[in-house]
Amino acid sequence: MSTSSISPILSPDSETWAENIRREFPILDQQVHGKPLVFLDSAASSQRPRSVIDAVTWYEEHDHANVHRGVHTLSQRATDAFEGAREKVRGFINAESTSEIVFVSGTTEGINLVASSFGQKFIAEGDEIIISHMEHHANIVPWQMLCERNKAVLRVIPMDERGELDYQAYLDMLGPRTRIVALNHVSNALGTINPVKQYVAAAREKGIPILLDGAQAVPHMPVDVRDLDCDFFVFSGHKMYGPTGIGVLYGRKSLLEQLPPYQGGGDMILAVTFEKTLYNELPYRLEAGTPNISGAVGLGAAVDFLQRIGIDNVQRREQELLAYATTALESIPGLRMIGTASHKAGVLSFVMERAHPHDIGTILDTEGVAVRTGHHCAMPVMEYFKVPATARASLGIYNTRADIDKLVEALQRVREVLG
Ligand code: C6P
Repeated sequence: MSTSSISPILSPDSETWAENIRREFPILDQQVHGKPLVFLDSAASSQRPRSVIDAVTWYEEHDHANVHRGVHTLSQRATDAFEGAREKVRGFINAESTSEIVFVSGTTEGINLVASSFGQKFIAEGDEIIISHMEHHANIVPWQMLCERNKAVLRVIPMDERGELDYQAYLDMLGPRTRIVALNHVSNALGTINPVKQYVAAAREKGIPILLDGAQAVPHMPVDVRDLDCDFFVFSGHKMYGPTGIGVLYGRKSLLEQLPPYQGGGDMILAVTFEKTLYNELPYRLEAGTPNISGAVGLGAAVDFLQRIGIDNVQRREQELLAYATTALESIPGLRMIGTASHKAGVLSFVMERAHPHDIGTILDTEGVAVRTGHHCAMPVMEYFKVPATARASLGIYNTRADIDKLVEALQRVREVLG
């Protein structure tokens, strides 16, 4: 695919830079209710650039067969494409080895895998698991289920009204019964970027494994799992310009090696008799059955896309746009931001006087502006802020200042309609 649309002489601060990137996303070139689409829902699922669509199409049209199973040419090509994607992901997050990269269907499955396998081996009655008040349900419910099964105790790091976690409370919680910490890197409901390195260091100092939910981090900032020094890191392809149904569980090899298999079936075995099964090596031991091959190929292409743009440029650009959007939204009378942490990613959650978030979302849609409304799978966050739901605009690399201006205009329309 052509790279000429991104000129190296343009700075990521330039609107033209972002507009050029936007042109790589065919879906954005359409009208909704007769208005040009303004897509501000990338935290739910980002759109795919042409290069990702083309990579998946090429794979489907030329290379598809099952992986790791055949000597024939297509199976070998499919295996190369699949394992090539694993290597791309490894490089992207700087894992030491591809055996630490487990393909899963998404963040949700990655966390469930750890809760299930780690839980089976390491969690006993009275043990403690630490999460935080700002977790997505995917990083609450699997641990709750594990606690119920194994009679363990869930402990929750409190947060304040800005949407920042209480680090001292966390330190006080880390105790002799703590078996694992599972923490959001970036909150999908608030945008808070947690200082996870600090949290990891404190857990590791006590020999306690820590999982980071990186679903909202990986698309927006550089992530280096060795620098973070975390034990597990999970994320989804579809939030980082890749396909749905594919995600990654990174695990420190020494820990992954101790996990019992998550599911049994093909590909995760070396030899099977009715008496005993010999399991495969990592990462295959944790990947039972035919995987999402085209999804992995698309994820690899998404990694290529982000690396071509430069993840530092992505971060710089989105931070600049976040500052612009925050100032613009805060100038709207009656609008209250939910989530005002000092370090935030491009998530703007808000409520408005006399307007239910659902009505805000519906009116915005008639103006061509797509935002998410609801509890964002973070009901404890809503409960904390005493709101049933929020409207949430979330940024992607294709968003421009013009998109924010249209959002603000559309919110003026909400005020006119709802008073
Ligand atoms: N958040 C949102 O609109 P899956 O569905 O497995 O790809 O990702 C789950 C998940 C886990 N953790 C965080 C921090 C997330 O943001 C999400 C997905 C979407 O905010 C859909 S609810």
